[in-house]
This record gives sequence, C-alpha cells and structure tokens, in this order.
Amino acid sequence: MQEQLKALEGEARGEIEQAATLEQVEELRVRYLGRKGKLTLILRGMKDLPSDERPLVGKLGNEIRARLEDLLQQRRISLQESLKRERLERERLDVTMPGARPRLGNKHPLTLVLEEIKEIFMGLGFSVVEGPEIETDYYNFEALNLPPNHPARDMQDSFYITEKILLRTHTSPVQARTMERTAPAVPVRIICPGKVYRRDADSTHSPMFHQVEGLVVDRNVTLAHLKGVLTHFAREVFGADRKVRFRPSYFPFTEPSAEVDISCVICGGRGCRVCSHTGWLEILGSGLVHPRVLAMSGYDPDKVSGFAFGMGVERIAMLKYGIDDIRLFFENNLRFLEQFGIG
Ligand code: 2NM
Repeated sequence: MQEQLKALEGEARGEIEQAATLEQVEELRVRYLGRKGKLTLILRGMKDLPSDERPLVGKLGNEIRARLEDLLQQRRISLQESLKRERLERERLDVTMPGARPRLGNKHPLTLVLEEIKEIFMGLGFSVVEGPEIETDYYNFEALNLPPNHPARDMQDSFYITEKILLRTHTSPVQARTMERTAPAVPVRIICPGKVYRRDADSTHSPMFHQVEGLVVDRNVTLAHLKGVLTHFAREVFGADRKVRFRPSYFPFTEPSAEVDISCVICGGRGCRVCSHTGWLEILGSGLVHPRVLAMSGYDPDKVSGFAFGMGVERIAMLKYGIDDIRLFFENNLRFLEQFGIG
C-alpha cells in the first residue's frame, strides 16, 4: 500500500508539473485529492490493513496530500504569474511615444472675408458696432424711412415674431440705434457686421446671411467721401487693378443712392457668364443718408450729412473665391471648407 501511495505521488507530480492552465490544475486536484479522487480511493483500503500498520500509512497519506496540495498551489501561482506577464507584454504602452496630434482646423471662408472687411474699414478709422438680431419694426423699418407698403414689411418677406417684433432684415437698425445714442454729436464712423434674416432661398439667397453695413455722419460729408472710401474698399478686396463704377439706384434710406460695381473678376470687363456679359459685378449698395433718417435719429440735416453702404458677406466671398452656390457656406462639408486659408 505504501508502494501504491508513492507511485500515486510520482504520477501526480508529473501531471501537475505539465498542467498548462488553471483549469487543468483544478482537474488534477479533483482527480487526485477530491472526495472521489485516487488518493481517497487508495486510503479506503486501510481498513483491510493490520491495525499496527494503519497509523504509518495514514501518516504517509496525509504527508502526500500536503505535498501535492503544496505543489498544486505552486503551479497555480506560477501559471498566474506567466499569464500576467503575457498580458503585460501584450498591453505594453510606450509612454515616450508621441501623442496623436489633433488636426489643426481652419477658419470658415465667411470668417476670413468678414475679418478682411473689418480690417479695411478699421484702417480708415471706422469702429465695429453690433446689435440685436431680434428687432422692433420701428428700428428695422420706420427709423429707416421704409414706407408701410415696402415689400420687406410683408409677412411673406420677413420673419415676424409678433406684429411689432421680427428678425432684422438688415443691420441698418444698429446704425439707427447708434445715431440715436450719439446725436447731436459727430462724427459717427461705424461698420455693423452681423446675421440678417429674409424669407428667400435659392443658390444665391439664404434665409440667414451676413451683412456689413457702414455709416459716416459728420459736417460736410459728400458723395466724394462715399466714392473715395468705397473705391478704396473695392480695390483692397478685389485687386488694385479693378475698375469701380457708381450706378444710380434707389433705397428708401438714402438719397441719392448708388450701386457699386467692379470690373468682372473673371473676364476683366470683356464679358462672360459670371457677369452676364456686362463686364461688371455688383458688390454693394450705398448712398447719402436720407435727411428724414438723420432727423428721426436726432440730427439736424441742415447741419450734418452722411453716407451709408451695405453689402452681403456671402456675396463678397462668392465673387472673391468663385463660389457658385450660397448653400455651400452652411453645409459643413469639409471638402469645401478646407479649401480656404489656414489659421
Ligand atoms: C445699403 C445701401 C444704402 C444704409 C443706410 C443706413 C442708415 F442707417 F444710415 F440709414 N444704414 N445702411 C444703407 C444704405 C444700406 O445696403 C444695401
């Protein structure tokens, strides 16, 4: 029986040393030391031994059990350690590796054009003034001499919130508010950039778009000042070799009024599809501030005069960059947006 026990220990040692997983170690524990295991099975035979041999065999059995349990535990520890080592090796992280650089973005084309416009006028002594996008009909229409029958006053053409409140259709109300605050003091030299809203949508009109309007009020302001400032502006944005033309027009808030055209950026004035074979491109509207507008804002039109102008930022950007659909500005398509300047 002692021989049997020693043989069993040898067999178990061999197998435990070969065990390659924790599951196999557990299987071996059950097979050798479990309640129905091989050691238990052999020790059951003790009842047939002479009583003086039993203590010795019992002691040997206990010793073998203790040694095998020890061996199983060592095997478990060494397997756990090698598993841990493998996992650490697999998940090894080189903390000296350079990080993933986030892609540097670029400014929206409208931001670039807006910044350029502001720089030009700031260089001429204008300040930038902003105001509310939600306006009263007084500042959006009445203070600007827009007659009650003007199409912009129609529900069909503007976004009304109540009978008296609407989304501004131009940034002129900021200028009316500024004149009202400043009068009778002069000079006023401001540009007013911002979002404006009109019920209109096609390839050249968006229900929200951006405007920059400008205003100068001072003593003895004339059409010559208007022409000088706007010619300088047109040539700064579109090139020093542009021809600039002032074409008579009509706005309720200016008298006289003029559209400002530049020689076509595509054909140079010979005529092409972009300029509808006229050789000219309209870039903005302008005029001398109507005496009634000055008077409503608190100025004496016999003492001061002014000129004003307004342009669509999207239109300027489309002409400058050769963009043929205004919706491209608002679709967040990176293939479009990434084509314009950096930083
Ligand atoms: C334009 C064209 C002409 C304009 C007039 C005024 C104000 F407030 F002084 F009356 N602000 N902007 C103006 C004049 C705007 O946009 C095409």
